[in-house]
Amino acid sequence: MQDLVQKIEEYRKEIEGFDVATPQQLEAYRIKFLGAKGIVKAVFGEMKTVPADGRKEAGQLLNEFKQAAEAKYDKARQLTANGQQSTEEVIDLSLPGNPIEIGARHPITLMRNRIVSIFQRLGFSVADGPEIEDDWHNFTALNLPENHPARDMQDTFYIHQNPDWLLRTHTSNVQIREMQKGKLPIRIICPGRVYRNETISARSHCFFHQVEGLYIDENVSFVDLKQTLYFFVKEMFGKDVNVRFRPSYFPFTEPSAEMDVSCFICGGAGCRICKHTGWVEILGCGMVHPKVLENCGIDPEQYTGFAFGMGIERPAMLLYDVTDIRLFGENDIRFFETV
Ligand code: 2NL
Repeated sequence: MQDLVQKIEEYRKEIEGFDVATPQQLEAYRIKFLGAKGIVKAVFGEMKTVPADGRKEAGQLLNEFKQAAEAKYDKARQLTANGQQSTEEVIDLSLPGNPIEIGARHPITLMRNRIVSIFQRLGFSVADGPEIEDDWHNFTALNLPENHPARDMQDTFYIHQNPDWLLRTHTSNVQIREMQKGKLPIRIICPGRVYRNETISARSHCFFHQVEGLYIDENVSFVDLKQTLYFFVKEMFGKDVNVRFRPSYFPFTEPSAEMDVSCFICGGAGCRICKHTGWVEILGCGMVHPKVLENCGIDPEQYTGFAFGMGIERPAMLLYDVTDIRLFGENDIRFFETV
């Protein structure tokens, strides 16, 4: 009996000192003390060696020992289970997912695509070219004289390291490069970003977007220009729109004109958009100047052509009711949600 009391006392100390912080240690503890061949079972087996008059006392002692061994196990199991919960991420698969934000095209892209696709249906194809250009392709080839104000440092961004390079002020450089290739006829539409040294305000920016077009073949006349642009505005603004041409001047076209459409907001009655004139100016155009053809190696006696150019920002501002041109380039998601 005294042996048993001493044994249990030693086991109690062992139990107390047993580390059960990890699931592996806890399992080792369970096998050692509470398992089928464990110590608790073994000491209960020793009951039969205890004389009859000590059995009651021994039974009580063994039961207390068993309860203490189980209590330590239960407590440790709860702790390690809780510990696992706090370090492992809990994923509730029944929760609804994060909504996917559906993106949309930029208003400038929408406007450009509309313009370009109308001309594509007339057989024009899209041409592309560099935004950093040399003076010749941007100015000289286009018949702009040496002293023209557009060439001024005040109006154009020049590249510091080489003042022969600049940021193109129109997409005409693409048409010049296309004409230089010498493959005729040419029927191209040139959308792209252009740069001018403007003070940035709600109405003007130092970069903006443009679409220019060029058609060169034998026997191209002003009639072709007018009919092409008539078709364009009817597709763009609807069959009811009226058109007027006003004489104008560009160094690269002769004759030159500007084209207005009857106000697509008020239908010509007069409103804020057309400044109560009933007309909105949308593009400049003309017959390609013979000097420009010559500069690009095309014989002006054999070939003629027309060209036109229009900005994208202004019609986009009118159509989408945008009051500040700077919003187009600032990547503020809130702006795109309102368009
Ligand atoms: C405007 C006016 C215009 C052109 C652009 C052009 C290009 C070549 C030859 C001749 Cl390569 N002309 N482009 C012609 C007339 C007007 O743009 O107000 N743009 C925003």
